[in-house]
Amino acid sequence: MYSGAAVAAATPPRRDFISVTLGPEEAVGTGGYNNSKAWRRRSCWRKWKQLSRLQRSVILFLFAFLAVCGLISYTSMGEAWKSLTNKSLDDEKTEQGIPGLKLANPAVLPAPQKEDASRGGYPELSLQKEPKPPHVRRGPSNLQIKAPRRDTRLKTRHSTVRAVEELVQADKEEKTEKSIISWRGAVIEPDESTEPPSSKIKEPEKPSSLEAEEQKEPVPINERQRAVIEAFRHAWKGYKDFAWGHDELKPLSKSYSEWFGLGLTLIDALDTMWILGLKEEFEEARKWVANDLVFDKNVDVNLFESTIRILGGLLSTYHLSGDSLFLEKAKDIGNRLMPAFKTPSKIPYSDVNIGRGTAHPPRWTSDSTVAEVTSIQLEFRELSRLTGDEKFQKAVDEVMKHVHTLSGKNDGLVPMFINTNSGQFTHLGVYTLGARADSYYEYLLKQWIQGGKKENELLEDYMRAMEGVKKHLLQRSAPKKLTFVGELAHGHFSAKMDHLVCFLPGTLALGAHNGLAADHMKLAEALIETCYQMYAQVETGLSPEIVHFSLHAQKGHKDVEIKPADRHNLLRPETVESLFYMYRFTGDKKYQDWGWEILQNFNKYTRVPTGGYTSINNVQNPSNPEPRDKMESFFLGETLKYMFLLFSDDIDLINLDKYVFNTEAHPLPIWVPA
Ligand code: DMJ
Repeated sequence: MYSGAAVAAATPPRRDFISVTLGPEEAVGTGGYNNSKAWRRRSCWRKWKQLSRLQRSVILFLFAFLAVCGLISYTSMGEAWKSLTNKSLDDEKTEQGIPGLKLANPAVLPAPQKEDASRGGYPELSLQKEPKPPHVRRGPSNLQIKAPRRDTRLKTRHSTVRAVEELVQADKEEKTEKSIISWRGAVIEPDESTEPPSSKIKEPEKPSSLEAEEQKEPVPINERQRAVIEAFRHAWKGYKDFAWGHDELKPLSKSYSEWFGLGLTLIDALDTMWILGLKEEFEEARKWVANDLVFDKNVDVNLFESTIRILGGLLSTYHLSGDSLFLEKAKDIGNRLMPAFKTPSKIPYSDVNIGRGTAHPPRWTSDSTVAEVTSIQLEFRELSRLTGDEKFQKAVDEVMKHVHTLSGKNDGLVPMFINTNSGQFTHLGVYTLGARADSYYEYLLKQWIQGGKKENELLEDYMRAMEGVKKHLLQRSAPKKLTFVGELAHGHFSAKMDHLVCFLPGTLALGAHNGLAADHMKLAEALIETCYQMYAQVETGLSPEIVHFSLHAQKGHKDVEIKPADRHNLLRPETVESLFYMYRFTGDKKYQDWGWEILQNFNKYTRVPTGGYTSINNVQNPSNPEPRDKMESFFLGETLKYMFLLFSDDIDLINLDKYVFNTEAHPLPIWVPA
């Protein structure tokens, strides 16, 4: 066994190899162990001196060689070392809960590149919405408040501190962009897509919010629209002065009439004020709703009328304003109306006591009107969607499903009554598109549109019914060959047409706009001409409640004949409503001109100087139209609203691909907008 120490001790050292000789005390420390620095220095130096020159040269050479290698590797590892140091710093910071700092550190990746990469590479980031341009709220143009325009993404963040500040700021700004303060002070959530109600109770839906899409310059109000605003203000003055908080104004006697005692005119007019941009009036009315509208009252209300005017009015005002007060009130009245559906057949009773929670049919019958039980669906369905409570929709859908299966229809045309016990149609054999049946047809189409055009039974019933109209009820008058919709009673055609039927051209046009048969549009054009003639051929230029058309030309006879019992005008909206749809879909200015004539005639014959407008008894007597002393709530809720919309050239002022009007002209959102 070779040992260098033994060799060194036996013979004088040969200097041609390197060896280190350790003394025994140094090697194992058998004596006292001395580890002082001075002793170690001295000892090393002695050892060095004991080495041969060759040994020293080799050692020095080795040291020099190692030093050179070290220098070279130091320069090449420097960068890696540096970035490694940065990385660990970043990790440390991120762990400390400041996410996003890596994005902002240009030493690793410049921020903009990284953002791009994230958009392309990470689905959760690419899902983020692009920052939106400011939204402009409908309402008075001078009162619209614009959200600030920001593009936080394009900012480069140079220092970490600034990056954090900017991220916090950007977050705040993004939130600001999402919420817009309306002129009423309500917070509007723009671009809330509307979804059909789910079968489970869920979080309440947010308002659809009117006109929350891309920024647009507000379309200025024109002369005719200004005239409508003036008319509205005049009507409102009468209501405010003499009927505030009551159902209807009696403008001549400067008092009011009560129907349900729920401020019907005020509620019906809320969304009209919003659309016309009447801020002060709206604010004042809102205060009344907040402080004085109480549904806990021992009062019988008509289910249909209170649904279309009150529930519909509150829901649409909620959507337009974003003010949850209106949704709360809508929920309240909606719940109070529900007892109407507790019938043996689930076909609702006509009347409900909203304070007691009881319901009943009219005193003389257990029938309900078909139009009434089938024209409450848009509102209750929307209430379900907003509240997440399916009971509202379930109740009204059941009615539609039931009516869909019923016998007693004539090519899709329905009788006017339905029994709440048996669930069967009664008084069979009489078919009309006027009173008691009208809005059944309107709501078939509109529910189909509201629900995103998926509910085929509704469409089926609507299309079949329109075929029934063509087959049984369409005729042409003499001498002008006006196309009109008459009635059928036990196989006998009657050339009678209610003014109410003038909703039909608008509904047909809406259907055609939504992709239904093109001949519906042709029919709509023909029918709106007839409705206009119902005004134009009358001495005051205002339509009576009902006309009879001449079927045979007779000397000195016009197409339109009016019976003494039918010559009243209640300030109804249907013709103006259809003119609005026709103008929207065709752009033909003649529809605006016809509406303008009608407005002027309302001003001429129904305007009461001290405030308000009145129904009249005789449209055939311009010198004495016999004012009736009543302003119906639908004059503000519907007639003037449709006038204002008709005169507008802004298709986004209640866009018909996003909203569907209930039968009282209250726009409700389409659940899956086109
Ligand atoms: C309104 O209450 C509604 O339009 C309803 O559908 C029919 N009657 C009046 C207007 O005429």
